[in-house]
Order: sequence, then C-alpha cells, then structure tokens
Amino acid sequence: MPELSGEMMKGTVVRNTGSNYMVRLDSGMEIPCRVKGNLRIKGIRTTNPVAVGDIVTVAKAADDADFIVAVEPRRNYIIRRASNLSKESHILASNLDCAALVISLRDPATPTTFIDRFLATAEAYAIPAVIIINKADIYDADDMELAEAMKYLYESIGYGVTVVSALTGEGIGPLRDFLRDKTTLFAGNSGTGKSSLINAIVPGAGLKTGRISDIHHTGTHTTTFSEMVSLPGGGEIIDIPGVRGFGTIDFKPEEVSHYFPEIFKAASGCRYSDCKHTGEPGCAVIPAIERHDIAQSRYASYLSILEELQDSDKYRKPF
Ligand SMILES: Nc1nc2c(ncn2[C@@H]2O[C@H](COP(=O)(O)OP(=O)(O)O)[C@@H](O)[C@H]2O)c(=O)[nH]1
Ligand SMILES: [Mg+2]
Ligand SMILES: [Zn+2]
Repeated sequence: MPELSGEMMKGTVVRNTGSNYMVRLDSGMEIPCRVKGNLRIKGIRTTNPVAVGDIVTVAKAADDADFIVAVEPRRNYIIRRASNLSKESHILASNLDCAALVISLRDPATPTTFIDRFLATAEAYAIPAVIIINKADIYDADDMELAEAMKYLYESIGYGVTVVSALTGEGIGPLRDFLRDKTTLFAGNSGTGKSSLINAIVPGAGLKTGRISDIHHTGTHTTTFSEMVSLPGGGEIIDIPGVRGFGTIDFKPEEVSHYFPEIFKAASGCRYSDCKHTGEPGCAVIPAIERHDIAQSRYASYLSILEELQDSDKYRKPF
C-alpha cells in the first residue's frame, strides 16, 4: 500500500478495465485510480467493488496511481452475474437516469424476447427505459412497417421509441436533445451500433466500432468494458460491453408480471393474487390477450422468463 498524502478529491468513475479505474474529478480532469484493497460494498457480492457511474472519493498517492477510498451510496445500479452459475455479480453501471436499448431489425436482428427481458429488467431496477431502433438506412418498406408497429406497441405500454441511423445521422438531433442532462445507459446485443451511435451523438468520442463480419464470424465484440462519455451540452452516456441483456434479476415467478406494465395492469382483475396467468381460473390476463389489449409477443416473452425461472430454480439465489 503506497503512502497516501491525505489530500481527498471527489469524482465520477468514467471507465473501468480490470482493476484500473479512470475518475473524472469535479474540475474535469481525468485521473487513473486503483481501489483500496479493503473497500467493500455491503449487501451484494460483486467482482468489482466500484463501477462506472459511481461517485467516489479519491486519495492522492505518492506514486502515479491514486486510490479510490470511498463510494457514495448508489441511487441504482445494474448488475450481471459474473457467469451463469456464479454467485458473484459484476456491476455494469450505476446512478442511471435512463436505460436505452439499441436494437436493430437486421444485421443483426434483435429478438423480441431480448427487448422484453431488457424492459422487464429496467422495470425491476426502476430505471425508465427507451428503445432506439438503429440502422434505419438499411431498412426496406417491410422493415419500416415493422419499426412502426414496434413503435406503436411499445409506446402504448409507455416506452419511448425512436428510429435512427448512426450512419446517415437520421434522428440523431432529437436523440441528442433527449439525452441532455441525463445519465443514460446504452445497452443492446452486439453489433446493433451502440458505439457508432455514441460517436454520431458526440463528435470526437472516438469509440471503437466493430465490423459486422467480425461479429458474425467470431462472436466477439469491440467493447469489452463499461465507459462513460460526456455529452457536450451536459449529460452522460454509458456504453457497456455488448452482451446478452443488461442484467440478471432473480425474479420470483409470481413477480414477473409486475415488470410487464400492461400485464400487471390487467392482472388486477385476476381472481387470485398469485395468479401466474397460465390458465388459472378467473385469470383476467388471458382475455386481455384475446382482446388484443396485450400483445401476444409480450405474453410470449413473459412466459419465457417464467419458464426459465422454473427450470433454473435450483440455481436461484436472492441478492
Ligand atoms: N448501415 C448501418 N450500419 C451501422 C449503423 N450503426 C452501426 N453500423 C455498423 O454496425 C456494426 C456494429 O457497430 P458497433 O457500433 O460496433 O456496434 P456495437 O457492438 O453495438 O457497439 C459496424 O459495422 C457499424 O459500422 C447504421 O446506422 N447503419
Ligand atoms: Mg460497441
Ligand atoms: Zn391472471
């Protein structure tokens, strides 16, 4: 442990690669930091004690890297299990105002269940979510019709939806306005254009982007760590590694419908309060699907989460 000078500074973690952290001080200066060995955050078992978005106290060290010695309580945070069977979680980002899912209708197409799982997870974290449909420039008339249908569906549930192109700049101006003064997470499956979008929104951000062929052939992605990028007019975007979904919430089966707002609303009419909406007598959700008040695709996503929970019961743990 190097000698600390006693000088303390406040800042925000803007990048985390392994055990190295970049902290932006209130002065705007960015300094590399490490985490003091005994820093532990109560309540969650995580592989990283400090995450991008954290507000931290830094102690100046005598040698080159300074030390993060304290983390302010998080307003919220999103985690991912370190691996499927792991008990440890990795914090992807904290202190978010909005979670944006960047999707594409092709090259690569984002599955509907992926979208709905993302939205349900955002509901569980109580973080407002929006959907950004990118790559408008490659869509034909059928794709645009699908984009419009998705916009209609998700906006009717309460999620903002916008169609943009990082390549041509279509829709980027309004998106930039929306992002102002917020800390927004950009999530999405690999190759949908998260890094390209950030580069289009923030000229000079200079994030690395992948070639589609690389994604298809090797399954790898260019972003391997979370990174925060400042918007020139105020606000931040956090780019997280291109992975499947942005969180692994351990839902209780009877709670899954709480995170599908329109299903939750209809469920107030179910006879039993623990109704799972899978054919129980007096269920009000099934008739709502038949009336098209609830989309089939949303119900299918709901069921897929429910089924997965029942399959993986033996691996579940509270956190
Ligand atoms: N045609 C088109 N290609 C795009 C667009 N946005 C990104 N791409 C391409 O999609 C691939 C993946 O982009 P990248 O930003 O690395 O995706 P990420 O994995 O989500 O960060 C790259 O080849 C980009 O050039 C877009 O709006 N239109
Ligand atoms: Mg990327
Ligand atoms: Zn029901």
